[in-house]
Amino acid sequence: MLTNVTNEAASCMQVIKHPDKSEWKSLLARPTFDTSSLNDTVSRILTDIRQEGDAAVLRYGEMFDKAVLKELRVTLPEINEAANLLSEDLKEAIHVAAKNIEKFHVSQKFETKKIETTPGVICWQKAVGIEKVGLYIPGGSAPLFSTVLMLAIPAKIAGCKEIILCTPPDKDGNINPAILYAAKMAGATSIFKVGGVQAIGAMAYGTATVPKVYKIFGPGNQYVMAAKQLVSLRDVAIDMPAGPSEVQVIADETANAAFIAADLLSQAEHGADSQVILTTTSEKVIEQVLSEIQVQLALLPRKEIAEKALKHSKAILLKNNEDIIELTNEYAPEHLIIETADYIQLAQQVVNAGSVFLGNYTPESAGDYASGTNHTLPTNGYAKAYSGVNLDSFIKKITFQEISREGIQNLGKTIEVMAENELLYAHKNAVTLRLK
Ligand code: HSO
Ligand code: ZN
Repeated sequence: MLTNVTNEAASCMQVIKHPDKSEWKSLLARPTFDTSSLNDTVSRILTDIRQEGDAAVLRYGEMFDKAVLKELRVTLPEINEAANLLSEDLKEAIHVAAKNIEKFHVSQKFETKKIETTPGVICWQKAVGIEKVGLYIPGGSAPLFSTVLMLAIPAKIAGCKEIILCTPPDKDGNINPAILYAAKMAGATSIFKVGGVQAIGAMAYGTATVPKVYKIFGPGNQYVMAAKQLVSLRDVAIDMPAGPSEVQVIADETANAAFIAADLLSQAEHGADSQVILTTTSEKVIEQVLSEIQVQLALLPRKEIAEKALKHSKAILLKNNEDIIELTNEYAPEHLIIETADYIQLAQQVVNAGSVFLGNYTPESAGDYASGTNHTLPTNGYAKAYSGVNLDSFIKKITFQEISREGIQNLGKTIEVMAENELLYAHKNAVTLRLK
């Protein structure tokens, strides 16, 4: 049992005051679901896609997306028409966001340095874009065209030659024009009307229409996630394991309660399984934020989704900043917003987080859309070991070495001794012959 748990308002987050450290783990547990039954369904669909290719893709598309398609590939006229269906405002916004995302990811380019480790022994790394990548963009209640920019722009900068995009069509067989517009602008090379597990299977195995790729990126529901995990066991690389979205806010009394409430709600509206956490040393902050949440929540079109997310979300009152930082690094939030007077000092102590937002004027929404950082980030505590998507996610680094006749003289003895002691005499010979 947790100490001091209260439900301030029926539809709002739990308030936990001064929890004992022994309770932190259970307090910070992510919402879980049983995926065992789901894995069977997902493997069955994947097997069908592997064996039957396009026929199975079309069949499952009819079943799940209710779309009867003649052609899986989006045609050039369809892509070009998208521009006519969007407002000038939206097109301009997509351009501004794309420019910033491009600027930030270009700055991540790797510079090759030749290093002479021993005289005559030269080693270097070269960054090469993964030739074929597959991007998955979910359809459903929110068309995430921003995710198209976050994935296709770095893929293009990395030099990926084929950038395949799969996204589910609506029941009339159409794709949201903003997704098409963003895909064209960011440099996707082909777009397919394929969603869900079918999309992951098609890109992992390849079909007559959808090319096989070497790495699959992008978010999705539990079925998509399970499919990515399954295909990654054998057939293809994936960006990262992923779970529901989450944000943690650290705030003090210098923060603006309305801003904090909006930040928490922006993550809560993503899905009923999202989790939002407020951590503070001030009871007043908790009171004010909870009441602001009530005011803002009532006006949100996605009120019901956000309300469900708030039910497993928490406002946690802690003694001091040391505890807040310790709890933060234990939770390893996907997004961390620090709205305190001393945010720089706190930020320096963060070691586990996907993306950090500093100060009262830095909402998570900025990073979600347009500041330039990537919004594909590690959830579910994976921020302890994973980075968010960045230019490196689309790149492999190949090492090269060149050793001169003098170089092998200088290093040869070392290699010979090591090979001999590993009892690998062919290895030793490869050096000995060259030394003669
Ligand atoms: N917050 C999401 C990304 C996103 N938000 C897309 C709006 N659109 C990732 O956790
Ligand atoms: Zn978001």
